Amino acid sequence: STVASKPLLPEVAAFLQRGTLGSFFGGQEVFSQQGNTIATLDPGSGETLAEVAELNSDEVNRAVDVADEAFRKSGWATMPVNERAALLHRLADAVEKNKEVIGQLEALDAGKVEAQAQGDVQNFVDTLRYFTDMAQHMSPRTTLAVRGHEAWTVRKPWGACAFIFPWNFPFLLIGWGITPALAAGNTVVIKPAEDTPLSAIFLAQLAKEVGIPDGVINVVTGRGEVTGAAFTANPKIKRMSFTGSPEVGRLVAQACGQNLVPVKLELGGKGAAVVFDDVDVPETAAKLAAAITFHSGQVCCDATRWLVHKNIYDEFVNQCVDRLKQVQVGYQLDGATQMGPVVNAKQRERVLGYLQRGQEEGAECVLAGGPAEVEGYQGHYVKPALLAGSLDNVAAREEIFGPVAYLAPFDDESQAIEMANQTDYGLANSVWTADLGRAARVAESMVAGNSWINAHNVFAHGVPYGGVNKSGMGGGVLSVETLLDYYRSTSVVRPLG
Ligand code: TXE
Repeated sequence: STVASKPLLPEVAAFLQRGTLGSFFGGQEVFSQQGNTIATLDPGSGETLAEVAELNSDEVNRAVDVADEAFRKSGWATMPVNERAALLHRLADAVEKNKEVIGQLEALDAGKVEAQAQGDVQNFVDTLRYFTDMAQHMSPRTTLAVRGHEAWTVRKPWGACAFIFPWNFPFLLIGWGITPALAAGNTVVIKPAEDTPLSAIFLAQLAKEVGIPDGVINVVTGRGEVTGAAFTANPKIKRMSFTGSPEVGRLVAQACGQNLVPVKLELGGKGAAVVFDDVDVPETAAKLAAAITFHSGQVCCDATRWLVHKNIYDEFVNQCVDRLKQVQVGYQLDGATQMGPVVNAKQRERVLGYLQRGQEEGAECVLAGGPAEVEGYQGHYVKPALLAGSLDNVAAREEIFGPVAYLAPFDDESQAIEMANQTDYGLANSVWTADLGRAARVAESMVAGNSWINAHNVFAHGVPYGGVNKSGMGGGVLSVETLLDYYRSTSVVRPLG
């Protein structure tokens, strides 16, 4: 199929030309026995990129068997940590070498601006190297002499770990999720989102090429409810990780609770940006406008509630409107595009629905947004939008996952904190002010996993990232604690002498 006006990279064209792609586990491509597939579309053009195998639960269970067997028999879990690290570094090198290819596949599949998709691939590589190196320095055994006894504790990988991922950052999130598990010696089964399976399949194939043992990195494709149920009912899955909506996260956690499988949830957010009256207004407006339009607002840690001091409110709103009107909406492989499509028709309806319902509940429409036309493309494009008013509004309470921000004025610091905390979520917020004492106070008082000061969406390896309350549970990602999650420990005690 021809999928873009721009000529695709030959490797991408060759990958897509296969027409139907399988899942990949046990070192081979696996198709549904009944021949079932799900089409994965280019959100920017509406065209089909490829058909991808839709596995049933028996087939998913086979992938779990493969991962479990690879854990016990491939030598992956027991090999010296430096040998495992050498293999993982080979994978990192191979992914980096294919950055443009994976970046373009991801851009096509997820509707991401191509340069940003390449950035996601680099982030995957950096995360893989970070955890691989960290695992080499992790002591596998600690000892202690207590009350005439010698005690030691060994760290071991758990076994087969399952991961369910969403469509907004498909490849980057795979990196954040699986790399600590792999570095610790676990095997993994990945379920990418229905909308964005391509980069995961590419990764599994690459892992085989660089010599990662078969069965260590497995990808199953298909419906979330089928795969999710198969994972959580399968006693061979030792740990579960889910990134996606709170609704599905709750189902996954319930099933894991039933089977007493440890679960890590990374869910949504409804972050606040608290803007005081001592900021550079044009600069702050420009940064927040850039943040809300980044990947069309399909970012769980976005600032979607902009709380602005009353003294600068009008000026700030005007600046934001100016900025957002200038955003270039376009096809994701077009170099001039600043904001691509949203992921699918359903997501576009969701965004437009919140704009309408928000106004029905009394929000003021500051910038209308709505569908955007991009000449020559039948994609799912929307324009940035701004609503304003009471925080007790559906558009201020619920995660929209689109380029929509909700504005509200505040009078003073304590009211700002109270408003920022008026949410069920708790992922990430930011505070904008020239007063660093106030910045620190507010940053610490907002109930969330992450607070930024005069910035938003800044990540670094070593800085824990993850939500509280409705935004998630189970420890977050990107830090030493994340790696520790992927070891179980056994303590052994014996008398001395
Ligand atoms: O998410 P789902 P959807 C939010 C965002 C978005 C909304 C809906 O607000 O608009 O969720 O998106 C798999 N058991 N986020 O419907 O359904 C599914 O196949 C197990 C925020 O696409 O949660 C996919 O792989 N798994 C979020 C993954 O869950 C199931 C990112 C996520 O899909 C399943 C995505 C089931 N019963 C959406 N049903 C973030 N935190 O960034 C589906 N899945």
